[in-house]
Amino acid sequence: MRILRACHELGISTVAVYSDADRNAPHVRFADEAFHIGPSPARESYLVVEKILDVARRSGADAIHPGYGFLAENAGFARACYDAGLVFIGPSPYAIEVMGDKLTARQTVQAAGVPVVPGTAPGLSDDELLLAAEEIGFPILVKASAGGGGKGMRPVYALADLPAAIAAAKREALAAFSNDVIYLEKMISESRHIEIQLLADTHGNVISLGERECSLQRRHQKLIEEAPSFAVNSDLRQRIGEVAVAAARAVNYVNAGTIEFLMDREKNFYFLEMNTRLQVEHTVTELVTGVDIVQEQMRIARGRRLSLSQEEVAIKGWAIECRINAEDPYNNYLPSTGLITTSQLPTGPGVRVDTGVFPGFEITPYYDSMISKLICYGNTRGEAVLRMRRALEEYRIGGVKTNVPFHQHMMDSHRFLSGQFDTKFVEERFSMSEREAPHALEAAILAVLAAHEQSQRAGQIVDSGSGIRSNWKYYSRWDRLRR
Ligand code: MV4
Repeated sequence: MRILRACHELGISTVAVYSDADRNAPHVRFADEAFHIGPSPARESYLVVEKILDVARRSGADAIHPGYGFLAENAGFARACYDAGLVFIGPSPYAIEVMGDKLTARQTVQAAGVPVVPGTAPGLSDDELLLAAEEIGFPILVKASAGGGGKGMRPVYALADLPAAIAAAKREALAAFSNDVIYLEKMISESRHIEIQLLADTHGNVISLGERECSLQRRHQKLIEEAPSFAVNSDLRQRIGEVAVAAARAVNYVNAGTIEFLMDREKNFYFLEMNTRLQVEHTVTELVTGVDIVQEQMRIARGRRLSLSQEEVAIKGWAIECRINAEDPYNNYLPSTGLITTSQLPTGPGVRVDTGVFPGFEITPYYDSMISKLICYGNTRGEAVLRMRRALEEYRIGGVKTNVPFHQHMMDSHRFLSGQFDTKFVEERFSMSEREAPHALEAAILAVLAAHEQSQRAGQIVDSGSGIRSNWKYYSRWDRLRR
């Protein structure tokens, strides 16, 4: 839906593909043409390269946008498009391949001067790995080179446990990825996941659109993203942006891409991985930069120049995205399937909803559980949070369980409101059953609202009574929060 919208704005006609489960999906109706490509399991439809290429040939398509998942980071697919005379709207097969292998990616960007976590080089024997581990210091993470996104990662806290962990990691990696290359990295704890959105054209221009804060995730599934990050100021933004651009240049990167960093409490940042695709959370960057990232992808793929220079990138305001998933936050986030009966979307100032479902659509177990993205924008983080609380309250989804209560609970969380969280927060310190003490909640809300009020006053002439009047509204909301 996101990509079709960009195409339609640009006057590009569109062809969709769909499986059995997606027969009634909105993207099928929204596209100019739609082709059925097989049964519901993705292995028999969306992941079959030949079926996709066949639709491209039959429809006379010029280019393929791979979306966010499925074949989006598959170098073989990008190459097959190229061989079939089609434009793959994304980076080169070479860039996908280099960044797809996490150890090769690490080596490549390190050679370009990008900071990486202390760790091991490729090609070490098991004995050499043990020696290197002592030098790096524990705790250590054993990572699979063919893994990524948290797959095939295991923590080791003492040298005595390392040989077994290496052996197990290799076995697992071989079974999962047919590749048993592993490497070691020092474990960086209490860290944030900060990523930089990049755009690169075929004329050698590479720009950073600033960072996203993506620490709020569970089992490597992001749940809430925001831009900018509470932990990044303009000086750090510039430095980390330059490093990200250097990482992309190391593989002659073209199109939209993201460099993931870990940032520790001292604000040291380290390259983790590159995502060589458009990401789900690109929306928050769009709202704070005013850049339509998908339209830029189209321009780039047509050989045109980026529509703006690095000097023209300005971060304005704050955006937060809540991923709305069909899952039960009160039952271990169990996926929920069934017919969507109601979908009343929030609207109004500062609210964007990107959704792929509508009433009458059936949520099946075949694909992931994300059904919608709720993105709120404000001049300040406080304003964005207040709009998110309002929008979550407006949102009505019937027929399946959703994680809306999770997001509402997060928007009440003292730690979220004060920006004090890391990648472990959701799994280790956040519980749906234990709400935080009301006094902490009130203090946190007051802090956010005070900041909001201050920003509202900045540059305005206000009469002395206005602060008191607005406080009334806040008190009346507390009553609703405590219920
Ligand atoms: C790490 C790390 C700590 N230290 N590497 C997880 C996903 C993949 N991109 C790499 N990941 C991590 N690598 C070192 N050396 C912690 C994580 C990590 C994580 C990173 C980003 C977002 C969420 C995470 C959750 C758990 C672990």
